[in-house]
Amino acid sequence: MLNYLGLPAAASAHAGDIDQMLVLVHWLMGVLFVGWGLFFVYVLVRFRRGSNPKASYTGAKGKISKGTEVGVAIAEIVLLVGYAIPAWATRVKLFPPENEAMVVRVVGEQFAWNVHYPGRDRRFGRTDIKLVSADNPLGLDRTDPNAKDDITTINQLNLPVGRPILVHLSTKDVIHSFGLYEMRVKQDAIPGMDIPVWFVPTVTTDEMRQRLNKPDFEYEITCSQLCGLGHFRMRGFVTIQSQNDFEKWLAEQEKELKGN
Ligand SMILES: [Cu+2]
Repeated sequence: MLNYLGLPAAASAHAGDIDQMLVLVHWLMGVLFVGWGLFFVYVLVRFRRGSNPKASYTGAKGKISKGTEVGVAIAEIVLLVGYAIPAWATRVKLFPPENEAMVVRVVGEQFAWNVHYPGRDRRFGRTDIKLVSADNPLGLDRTDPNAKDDITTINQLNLPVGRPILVHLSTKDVIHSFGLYEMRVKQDAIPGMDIPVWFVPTVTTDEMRQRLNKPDFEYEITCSQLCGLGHFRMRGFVTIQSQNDFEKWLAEQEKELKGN
């Protein structure tokens, strides 16, 4: 139904609310655009020089202009108070509790997304900037007991469907922006800050492939801030899996970890 706005497919629990707001804002803007356009043409004809050789300095009189002004202001207030502020409040205040959510760290860098899973103990291992190297981009201290079972990936985020996901977002260098368009998630990653973002994915990657009839479809992490020369190639992938498949993937990663 929303295809006329050209929005990407929706795949998170809050996507519907955001889309509804986008549609309403576009309708209001559409009405204003057409209204102003028609008014402009009307004014060109009505106040042409031929029929008004002398300028009038008193300006427009009448109730229509006041009425439309008030009408537009009311529509904008309804959008702001009725939609935008409540939507924003749930995004930034109603975070899922850490013990219910799947918690993961995502750290941007020029030009990749590093992903850090806390592992079975649900605790993130210590990281230290001094330990950062090509094969340890997060600077994870493997001697820390909490870090023993931590899983790290680059440009690949696997998540279970239907569970709240809490991402702790940060960056090692410049400002990046974590954009998951199908999830209607976008959040800047700022150096020195740990910014939480949350969402509930509702459609697995496999399901979305069938729905869109695109067998090679992937959810992407798009860097949505121009962050340097390699910005264009700063993209990762998100694989939304059933809880079972996700467990399997985790087990594989654990096996690999022990092999090292
Ligand atoms: Cu970037």
